[in-house]
Amino acid sequence: GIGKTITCKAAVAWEAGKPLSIETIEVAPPKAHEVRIEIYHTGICHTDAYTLSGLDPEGAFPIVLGHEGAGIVESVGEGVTNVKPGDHVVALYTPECRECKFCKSGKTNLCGKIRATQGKGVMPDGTTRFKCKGQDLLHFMGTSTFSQFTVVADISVVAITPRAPMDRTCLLGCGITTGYGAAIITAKIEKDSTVAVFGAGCVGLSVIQGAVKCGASRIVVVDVNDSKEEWGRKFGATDFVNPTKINKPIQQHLIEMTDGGLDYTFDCTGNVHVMRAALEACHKGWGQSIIIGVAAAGEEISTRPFQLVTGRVWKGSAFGGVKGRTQLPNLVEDYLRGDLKVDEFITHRKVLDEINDGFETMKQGDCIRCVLDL
Ligand code: NAD
Ligand code: AHE
Ligand code: ZN
Repeated sequence: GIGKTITCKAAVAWEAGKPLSIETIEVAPPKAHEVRIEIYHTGICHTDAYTLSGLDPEGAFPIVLGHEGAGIVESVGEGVTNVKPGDHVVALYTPECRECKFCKSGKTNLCGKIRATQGKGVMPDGTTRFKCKGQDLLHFMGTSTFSQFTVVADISVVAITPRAPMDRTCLLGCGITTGYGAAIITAKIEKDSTVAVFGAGCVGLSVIQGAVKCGASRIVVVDVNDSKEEWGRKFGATDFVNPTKINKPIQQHLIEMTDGGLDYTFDCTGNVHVMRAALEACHKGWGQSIIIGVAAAGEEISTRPFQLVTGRVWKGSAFGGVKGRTQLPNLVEDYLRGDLKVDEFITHRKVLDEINDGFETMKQGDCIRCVLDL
């Protein structure tokens, strides 16, 4: 049937560097191969703040940000077969079409089907479903979860069991899945490996959780914030180093600590100097360093090529290498069985009206994740 436009509340980013405004917006019905979702909960991720800051080369305004959300399908457009109204879902900023060259390669979770329009902030047909004060609002990362209702492509959504609480599973939409997957899928950490995790936020702690699952023998947390030692140990880290409190470069310190360097290192900071240290802390001949952090526009990484010539490997990971439609339901089951920590990451909760406080909270050292109730 023909759906109606819904009027609801959303946090609108009118321009870069300004606080979000809570507005009444209009959300058009889903077109063919689109899904309209009532968002119940969303996390706030540093990538939302990064785009809001104006530093993201793909950032455009006005926009509805948010990409770590869970909700219930309200209606579907023509041709949608993977979800139906009433399904509990998580929005996927890394879609999975199962048809494109990327999806069929078996080598990556990146899907090419709608990446170009997603990066421009529009739906696959080139238009937007959001309006406010007569103006079109852009979509963000194909998800826009800072709205009570959003519209996404059908390949950007996965149904999960309704037994799982959405105020927790929303975090599987980004931070937790990203770090956990980077350890298990991208790095494929082997049993008894040594691991260093640079940055113990939601992403880094999730890498630790993945490394523990893989049977790593030693997991070193590197963080400039001393309070992250306790956080790291809670998730299974064995060592902690504050790089500002040692009198030599962190890579040298780690190499000495581990008889020549680590088997796997992870950048979970987005700082390009940390990325270099993480690569150079790898063991000669085989150590792999995985970049997860998002660096600002214009930043570049560097190291001596000799580091790679002598066997260290530099890799990156988006959404932890996880294929969302295929693999996210399993992560939810792992959580429900008690095999995947999720609740532990939630340090703060707020309602949509408090979203700007949520952004401020996120930037403080004691916040792992702030979950918004919409
Ligand atoms: P966070 O801010 O909660 O955690 C970062 C941690 O790094 C903090 O504990 C901070 O104290 C520490 N840190 C900062 N500078 C450091 C330094 N010089 N040395 C050591 N530690 C340092 O962030 P988060 O939510 O965990 O996200 C981490 C990064 O991952 C961000 O850049 C985010 O945008 C990115 N991210 C990437 C993906 C992806 O798919 N690739 C997904 C989610 C997030
Ligand atoms: N738009 C930025 C890049 C941002 C970026 O790297 N995004 C990550 C996810 S961060 C989630 O918190 C990602 O998955 N990238 C892969 C992709 O296809 O966007 C820029 O620099 O242009
Ligand atoms: Zn994110």
